[in-house]
Amino acid sequence: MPTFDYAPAPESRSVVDLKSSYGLFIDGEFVDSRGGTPFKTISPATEEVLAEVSEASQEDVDRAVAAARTAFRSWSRLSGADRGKYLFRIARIMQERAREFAVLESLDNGKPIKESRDVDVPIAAAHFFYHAGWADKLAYASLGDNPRPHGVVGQVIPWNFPLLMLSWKIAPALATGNTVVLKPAETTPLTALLFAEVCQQADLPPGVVNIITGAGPTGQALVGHEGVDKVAFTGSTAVGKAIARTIAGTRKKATLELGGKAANIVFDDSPVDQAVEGIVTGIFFNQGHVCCAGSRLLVQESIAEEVEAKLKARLATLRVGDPLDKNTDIGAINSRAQLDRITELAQVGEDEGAVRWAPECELPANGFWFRPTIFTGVSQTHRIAQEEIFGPVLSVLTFRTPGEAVAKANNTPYGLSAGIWTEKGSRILWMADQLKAGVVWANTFNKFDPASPFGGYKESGYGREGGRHGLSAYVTTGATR
Ligand code: TAP
Repeated sequence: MPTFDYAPAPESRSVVDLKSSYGLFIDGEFVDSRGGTPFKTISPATEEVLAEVSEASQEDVDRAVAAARTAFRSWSRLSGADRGKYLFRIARIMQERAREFAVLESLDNGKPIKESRDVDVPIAAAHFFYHAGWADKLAYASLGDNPRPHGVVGQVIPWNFPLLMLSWKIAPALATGNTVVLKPAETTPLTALLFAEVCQQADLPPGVVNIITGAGPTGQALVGHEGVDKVAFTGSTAVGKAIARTIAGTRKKATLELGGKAANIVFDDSPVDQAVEGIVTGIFFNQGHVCCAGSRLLVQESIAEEVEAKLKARLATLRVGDPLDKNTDIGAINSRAQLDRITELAQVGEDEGAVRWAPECELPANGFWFRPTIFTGVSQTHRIAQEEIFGPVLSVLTFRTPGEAVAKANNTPYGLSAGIWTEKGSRILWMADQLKAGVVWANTFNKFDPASPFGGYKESGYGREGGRHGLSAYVTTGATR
């Protein structure tokens, strides 16, 4: 496969004050780890080391939880209006530092700058604005009699939307009066650490937000910690199940936002060109590292050939490469481990008899890359139709009737999202009722709004994030410590 060398655009990097090493953010300050082994975070586009990051030890987790506990006493007693002022301040600072956040996110994660700039960072700030608005109106959110915060919330997030997942977690927790210890993913810690600087800049009281970095064992130590009252986790179904087992039988409450294998369903009366754009956005946005990605295309048999041809023509125009180039459509795969998993599952697709296609395109010589790929001739039993690939790989299946589309769409262990493309309003309503998916998009895909609850059925987890429903996960009407 042809490759090329590129030097990442230096001028865009200069907006980021990248430090050579980062401490943990505990009790309002950056501190050294006590006994953790530092690790390196790299650019997945070049494999260069971006910074050395501290690993939180058990003692560090203890310190962070203790700081959050102490801060909870005063934070939970602040008026909602005062908590809201802090959240508004954080949201505004995030907007002011939006370029920094966008460049850092693209450097550490590998996603195209046009996505971090136009999607991740603005929606993250919007989550703080939205929840700032709720902080003094919780009495009107139908949260039950005398709703109170849980206390200390332990939050663990994945690497695909590092800043956005942080905002989905921290904003509602703080609005409702909880304090937080959050662990970002090992491969993408940098925007969470920049967010810690924002907390300092906003004069957020020490201990209200604590950021501890590290890998899975640090997350395990956090969710299992005796001082944590509620766990909020976003990540894989396998780790979600392990967490559910860890906290079973304890008083901890949990919300789990897990994996998905969404069907994007295209009927023969749909506006085909628009649907093709929706299919491309559905699976190739963020390199397909999206829990709700439309990774299974279900297309009505009568238009399957037309859709396939248009899809291939569109894919040939996608630009794969430097995440910091504003014209890039598909950036780097976040890690070698993820690239290996995508590569392996794509090979399984071929071995099981599906037909693989990807446009000819050069890939950079260093870093982790995967061409946008389509599999046709996929059947429901194929692993690429059942398992989450979490990469730029689309499995195409066909159907004849709406009933068959529903049956195929629901035939996975997951139930996070789905898309429907049709001119018929009545069909949209019928399908939305039949599909076992927490989110159903009609004639669009991957649209997010802080006011709209998001979450899954079945093995996609439980609980909702966003909207009034998302707030309810952060309050209790029962006893607290
Ligand atoms: P995971 O491997 O599950 O990791 C998620 C987070 O959990 C990371 O911070 C990870 O740490 C940590 N972790 C690993 N083992 C743990 C343990 N035993 N106890 C506590 N924490 C642990 O997922 P991922 O690969 O980062 O993310 C991809 C998955 O997230 C996909 O399945 C995707 O569908 C899902 N996801 C779901 C949603 C929603 S809203 N449903 C949104 C985004 C992503 P390290 O990574 O540092 O090891």
